[in-house]
Amino acid sequence: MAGGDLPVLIVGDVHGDIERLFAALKPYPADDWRTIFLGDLVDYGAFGVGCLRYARDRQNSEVLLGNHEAAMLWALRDATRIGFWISIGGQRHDLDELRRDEPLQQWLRGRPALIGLPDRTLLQHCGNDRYLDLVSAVGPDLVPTINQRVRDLLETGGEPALWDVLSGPNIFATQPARLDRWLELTGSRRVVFGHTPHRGATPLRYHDGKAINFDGGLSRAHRMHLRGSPLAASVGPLTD
Ligand SMILES: [Mn+2]
Repeated sequence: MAGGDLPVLIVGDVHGDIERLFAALKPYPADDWRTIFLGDLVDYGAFGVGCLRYARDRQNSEVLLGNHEAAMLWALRDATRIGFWISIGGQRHDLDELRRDEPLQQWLRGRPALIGLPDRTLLQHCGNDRYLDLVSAVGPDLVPTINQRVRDLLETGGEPALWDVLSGPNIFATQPARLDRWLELTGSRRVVFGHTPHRGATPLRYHDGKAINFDGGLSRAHRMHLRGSPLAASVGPLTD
């Protein structure tokens, strides 16, 4: 699935806007890029499940788990959570589609929370270190340990704990000491995330590029979508 030698293309939060997703990806043929979606493909926009299926099936692509996917999986398992999920942008027909598509459910429950690249770039949905709350001890294999814990939670009804961790605010821009500690613990030199729209025309870099936000408010249905927010604010190559 993953093309190890290809240049890396990052896709920030899509939130159901498949038209803008396709427009943003047009300059980047799947065969030529290792594409990494930062999560939150669903909710707000009308085609969340369509975006998931596209990301799953695109060549050389990987998809991270966002808080909106966790909320949707929670609503799928526990009908008392559907109202809450709709209040954060959930689309009823998307839930119906996901319910009818068990292979897609299984695939979604297997998504990682973190991806580490060979160049020591760490990719994750949220711009914070709350992933640490998922493990009892911090060891040398922190990234795979967190991913295994996330997988276990999604297979055992642990969505509440996951939602708690994934729904916190981005903090790396304003808390450089926590950013540095997170980079050290994960053996990374920089971290790339989405989760909360920035207001730049291109991905926003903080602290000399040690933290980069690729959520440019791509979806026209997002409550924080900025009119005219450029495609390149959310989708583009990972450069040094
Ligand atoms: Mn998010």
